[in-house]
Amino acid sequence: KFVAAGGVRAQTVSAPQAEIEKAADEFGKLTQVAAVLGTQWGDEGKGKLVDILAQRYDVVARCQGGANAGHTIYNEKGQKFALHGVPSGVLNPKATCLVGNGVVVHLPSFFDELDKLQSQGVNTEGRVLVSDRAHLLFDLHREIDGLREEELAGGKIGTTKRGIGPAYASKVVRNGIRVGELRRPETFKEKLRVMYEDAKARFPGLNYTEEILSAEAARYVELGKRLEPYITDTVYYVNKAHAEKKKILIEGGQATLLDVDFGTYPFVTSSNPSIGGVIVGLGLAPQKLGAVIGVAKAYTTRVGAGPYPTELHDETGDRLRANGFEFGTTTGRPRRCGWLDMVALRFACDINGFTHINLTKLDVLSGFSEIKLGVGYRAPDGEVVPAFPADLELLEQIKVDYEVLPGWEEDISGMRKWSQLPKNAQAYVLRIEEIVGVEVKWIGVGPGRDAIITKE
Ligand code: 2SA
Ligand code: GDP
Ligand code: MG
Repeated sequence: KFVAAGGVRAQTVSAPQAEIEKAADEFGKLTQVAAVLGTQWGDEGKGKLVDILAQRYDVVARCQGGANAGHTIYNEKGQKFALHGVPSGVLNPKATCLVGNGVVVHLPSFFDELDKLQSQGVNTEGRVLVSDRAHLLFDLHREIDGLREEELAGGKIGTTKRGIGPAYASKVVRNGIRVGELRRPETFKEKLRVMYEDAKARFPGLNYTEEILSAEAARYVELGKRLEPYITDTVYYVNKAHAEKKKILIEGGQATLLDVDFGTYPFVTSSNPSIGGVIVGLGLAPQKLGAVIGVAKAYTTRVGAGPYPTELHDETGDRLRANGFEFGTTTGRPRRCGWLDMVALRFACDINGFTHINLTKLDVLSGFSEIKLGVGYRAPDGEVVPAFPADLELLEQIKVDYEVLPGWEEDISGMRKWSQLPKNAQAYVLRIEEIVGVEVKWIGVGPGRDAIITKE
């Protein structure tokens, strides 16, 4: 037994294995390939679901993003793990974890994370494979990330400063360096120099000197040797695994509203955390996907800047933050909080074609006398805005139409069955299902592995 860091209503987490297995079984039986994606602005609890489902999957793969992701998981002993670049499936000793071609990899952080996992008792040996096509992310990119944010002054994106945007920029501008190129140290060093010269020309204030360049190049060549047993043609690997009927689980980082194409651009990350990123970032054809699971928090949060129609700037927002312990897993930043936005959720359902939803953190809503659901958008002149708009200025000024539902008093964090949930909690879940037309398969009622209800 242990007490989880759960804010005001910290709770005791024990782990009846049966509950965890029940949740895992639902999909383990159902489909050979499943993807778990965020539906909002990230931190919906994707890591927890992936960790549970990973018990029934042979391969768990990341396909986009990098160490900007932060997935917090509590195992059955209540031990806390914060994963960033390593797939959340790593806690299941039987799963092989892939870092797909669409990911950007900062090697020092990657190894730090693996070392930390080893020190926490997780055997990662031979279980993590990295795509030879994945792009490398350097300290140089991190430095640029900081400078770009400084340049934006009042218009900062609020990035995680992990170098993600600049690394994807290198990839797209075609002076990036891929993992496989570590095998040719001389060419690798030359390419890193080209990248540096390019950055120096663009950012005269760059705090990255010749000495730092040499040190980073040498460090990467050494880490490249350590990485050698991990480097894999993951496209071949994942397709072979599929042909051999192995089960494959794909873990999304960030979420649809942070997608560089569909999100609140430019207040987005630089990858595609929606369904397209799964295909491009792994090399597995779309018809092989049997299930696409959308993870949605029972309310919304956002970390970083950008429009957020249902954001609460009052004590209700503060209460959600405290109850839900809403602080960034990677940066510790307080998350902005607000009511569930059904216009945004419908948008995410349209884009991703979710077959199921995992509604998380329903326990955080206990004790609110009423709960609001944002069900419609209006422009300042009152005209209905039928879908999540691309126009950021409009989104900033959106008036949200709310539906008010009655809350419940009961602490639901110990409940494990749909039938145990208070009627008003059930009604809230059913209303969400009704609006989006997608089944809510799982309901999260706490941070622990067992704190999940499989809806009957
Ligand atoms: P970046 O660093 O270039 O990807 O930042 C661009 C935007 O994307 C947001 N972003 C995230 N939002 C929520 N969670 C993320 N992961 C961490 C977590 C974040 C943390 O799990 O808590 O610890 O702060 C994540 N990663 C990127 C970011 O806030 C920018 O709005
Ligand atoms: P991810 O990025 O989507 O994997 O989510 P994070 O791990 O960044 O943030 C989700 C946070 O909520 C973590 O601290 C989880 O331990 C916690 N969490 C996940 N599901 C639940 C739930 O159902 N209830 C509560 N109270 N916490 C949860
Ligand atoms: Mg997170």
